[in-house]
Amino acid sequence: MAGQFDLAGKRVWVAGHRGMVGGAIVRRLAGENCEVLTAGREELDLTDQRAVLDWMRQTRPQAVFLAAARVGGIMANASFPVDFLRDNLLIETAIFTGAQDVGVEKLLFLGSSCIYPKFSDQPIREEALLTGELEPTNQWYAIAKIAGIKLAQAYRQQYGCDYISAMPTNLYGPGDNFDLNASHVLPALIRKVHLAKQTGGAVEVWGTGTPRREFLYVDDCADACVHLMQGYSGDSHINVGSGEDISILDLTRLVMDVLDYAGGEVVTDPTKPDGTPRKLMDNRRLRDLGWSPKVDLREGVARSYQAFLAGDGRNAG
Ligand code: GFB
Repeated sequence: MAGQFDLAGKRVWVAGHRGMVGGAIVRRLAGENCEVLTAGREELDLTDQRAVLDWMRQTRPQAVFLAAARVGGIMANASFPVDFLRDNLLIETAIFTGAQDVGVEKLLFLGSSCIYPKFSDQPIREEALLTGELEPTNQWYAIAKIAGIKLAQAYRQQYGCDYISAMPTNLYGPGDNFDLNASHVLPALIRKVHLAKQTGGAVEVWGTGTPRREFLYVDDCADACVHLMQGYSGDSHINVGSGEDISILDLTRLVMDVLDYAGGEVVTDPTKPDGTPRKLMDNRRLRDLGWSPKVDLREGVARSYQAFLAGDGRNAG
C-alpha cells in the first residue's frame, strides 16, 4: 500500500543516532531538507519511559526512525539474554508510547532478519514470521523485535497511527562494532584478517564456516528506510536485503582478497555456534516499492575496511 509522506520541513528523530544504522540514517537525511533530532545516552535513557515521554513532549518529533537497540553478534546474543530481551522491549515500549502521546505522524521501526524461524524456506518471505521455532542463540533479540512489529501493528489498529516496520538483513559498514567478541561476523573478519596480515598468522572462523548469510551495506539500508518512510504505509513489515547470500568461508576468502591477504591460512573453530544455517530474505516487496541496493559486497567490504582503518566504529583502527 503506498503512503506518501513528505519529510521536508519536518522534525525527524533518529533514535539510536550514534549506532551504525542510526548514523547512516542521519547521513542519508542530510539530503531531505528536514530537521534531524538526536539525543545521546548522556542526555536521554531510552529505557526510561518517563524520561522518553518528557523529552518527546518537549521536542515534539513529527517522524521517528526507531533505530535504537541493544545489538550484537551470535556470541553476545547467547551470552546476555536479559539485556537483549529486556532492554529492547523497554526501548520500544517507551518510544512507541511517546510517539502516540505526541502525535508522531510516521514512525519506522527497525527489526532484524533473526525474527524468522531457524529453518524457514529460503528466500524468506514476510509471511514466514511466527511459523516455526526461532534460532536459540538469538531468540531473545528476535522476540523483542517481533514485539516491535506487533506494537506497530497494534498502534495502527487501535489508534490509526501510521507506524511501519522494516526487517534488515545482516548489516555492515562505517560505525560498525569491531570488537572480536561482541561484533557480527563481517566486522570481526575484517579485524581478524587485518591482524593476521600483520603477523602472517591464520584467520580463525567461528563454527564450521558453512552457514550462509545475506549482507547489506548500512548506507543502502538507510536509503531503503527513507524510501519506506516516504512511500510505504501498511500493516506488514518489509524485508530489507540485498537478495544474495554467501557462505561464511567464502566471505572469509572475499575479505582476505579485498584486504590483500589471499594467501593466508583459514582455520575453523567448531566449538563456536553456527547459529541458523541460512537466512536469505525475499526482497520482492521492497523491490516492488521501487528500491534496490547500490553497494555490492566486495565494494562494501573495501569501504568498511577504510572506515575501520580510520577508526570509524567501536574498537576500530
Ligand atoms: O554475524 P553473526 O555473529 O550473527 O554470525 P548471526 C554469523 C555467522 O558467522 C555464524 C559465524 O555462523 C558465526 O558462527 N562467524 C564466524 C562469526 N566467525 C565469526 C566471528 O569471528 N564473529 C562472529 N560474530 N561470527 C545475528 C544475531 O545472527 O544476526 C543478531 O545474533 C542480529 O541478533 C544479526 O539479528 C542480524 O547472523 O548468526
